[in-house]
Amino acid sequence: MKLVIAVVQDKDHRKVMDALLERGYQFTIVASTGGLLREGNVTFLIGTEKEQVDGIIEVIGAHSKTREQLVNVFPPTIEPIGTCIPSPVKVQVGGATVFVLNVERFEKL
Ligand code: 2BA
Repeated sequence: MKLVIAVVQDKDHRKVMDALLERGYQFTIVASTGGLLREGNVTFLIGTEKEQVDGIIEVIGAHSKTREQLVNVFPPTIEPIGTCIPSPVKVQVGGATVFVLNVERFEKL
């Protein structure tokens, strides 16, 4: 058995949910926050059989858009206070960030 962990942008998560449900996949969603942008995203936890993994990744990819966002980058030390001007940098976010893990044991009690 496998666990697919997929970080999806907030704007895409409903479409991904609907598409997964339509195909009968079971999943849990967790509200999460990106470490760089500090913006909300959604993490899907999908327990499944090995044979389904590629299909799941395909569904997630088909409904996750790549977007460009500006992020303010601060230097690591801000000294003296008041002299630091953050410089906006463009980053590409998404489609989705996907991890596939082996599940050692799965129980529903
Ligand atoms: P954030 O951390 O907010 O990152 C947003 C985007 O900023 C990333 O898009 C990437 O293009 C850029 N970025 C983030 N950290 C970077 C770094 N150290 N160097 C260069 N660019 C960086 P995505 O790669 O599409 O990631 C979207 C979200 O997926 C991330 O939001 C984070 O929540 C999650 N994620 C991505 N990679 C991850 C990882 N290795 N482990 C855990 N979560 C991850």
